[in-house]
Amino acid sequence: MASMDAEDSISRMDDHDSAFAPTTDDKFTFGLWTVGNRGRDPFGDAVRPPVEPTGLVRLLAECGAYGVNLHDDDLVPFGSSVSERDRIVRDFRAALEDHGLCVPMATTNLFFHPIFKDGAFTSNDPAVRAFALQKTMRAIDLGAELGAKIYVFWGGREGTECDACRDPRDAIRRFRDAIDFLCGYVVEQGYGMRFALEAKPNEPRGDIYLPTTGHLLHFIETLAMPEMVGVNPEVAHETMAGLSFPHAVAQALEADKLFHIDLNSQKVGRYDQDFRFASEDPKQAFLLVRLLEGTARAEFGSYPRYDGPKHFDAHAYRSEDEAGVRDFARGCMRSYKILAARAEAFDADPEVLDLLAANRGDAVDPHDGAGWSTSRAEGLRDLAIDVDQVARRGLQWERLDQLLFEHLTGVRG
Ligand SMILES: [Mn+2]
Repeated sequence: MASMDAEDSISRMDDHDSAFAPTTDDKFTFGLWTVGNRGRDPFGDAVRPPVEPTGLVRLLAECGAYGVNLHDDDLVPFGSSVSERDRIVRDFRAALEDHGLCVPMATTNLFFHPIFKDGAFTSNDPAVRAFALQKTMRAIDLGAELGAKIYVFWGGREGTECDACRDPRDAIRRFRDAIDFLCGYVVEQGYGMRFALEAKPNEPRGDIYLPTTGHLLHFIETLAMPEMVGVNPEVAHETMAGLSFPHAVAQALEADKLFHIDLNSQKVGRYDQDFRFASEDPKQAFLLVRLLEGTARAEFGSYPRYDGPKHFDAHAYRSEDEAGVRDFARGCMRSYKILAARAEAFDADPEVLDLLAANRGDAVDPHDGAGWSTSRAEGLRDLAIDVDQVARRGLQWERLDQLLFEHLTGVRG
């Protein structure tokens, strides 16, 4: 009897695991630098041995990932000869093929080498700016060779501690010149790539230019080819700025500019933690997944599901060995799928739907989002509104938020 119980509980566990197992349709990706992170920090040395990129491809495939992303230097060490580069790329491509992984996104490391100590595209030194463009063109070629259709720009060193060193307008103008130039390069090469810009307010610089997704969304509209450029918001970066990540993502989605997304977890007011997805902020993560999966009912129907890659830009705690790195990678994907199921249940809950419907009010909307007209303005001027009655009504958002908590914790639904 006891052994049958044990078997039962094992098979239940298998069912439970398979319900949240990653699939190709999820488009879960990891950077080489994420599962390859060796746990170095400003105060301590590496705690994990280096793993070759081909080994990281195998690890990711075994964990169920769909794709792997890379900086140029993650794959081809800085200063490699042409023949070394070709051998590394050949081996990497063979590993991708063996394990059925793709490379949806590539990016350039414009922050590690000392030449970038005061910026890359925004440096005051034309030689640094030229080197940054040269390195990026080569890295774009590498990304194209591996099939990447999204190219990310995170200007990690594009900032300052000594703000008197340049007018910030010059930094913005130089950054624009670089992106415009590289858009031209990609078009001329016929790579069919799109660019995704990633904001961060600080770290490693005292202040980084274009510090939030909102800043970038405006900046993009000033580019020569704005249709080619979108954003790559990151949970930790927007949270470091003290802002709502779901709101930043919603603004990008609404503008058709969410080309890519970096998922991780972060406590407000801390250093850049890059923790396992949803580990610190399950409620914000729930609201984010709900937004990306399109489970929420919109005013007139629903919004589409975000269909791009979902990239976990995070790494395992410094306490972990290789087994812990696998726990980290599996945990990111599993938590996303659990939250997607919880969001689905929340948005199908009749009480949630009733609460949302009940609070739209019952007045006819004389404006109706239809823009300006003289007759609409006259209708609005003459509309009788019982201000006291409308103001008195309780909205029941306490109840709605409690239902969210109960779905999130699995108590309900
Ligand atoms: Mn990132």
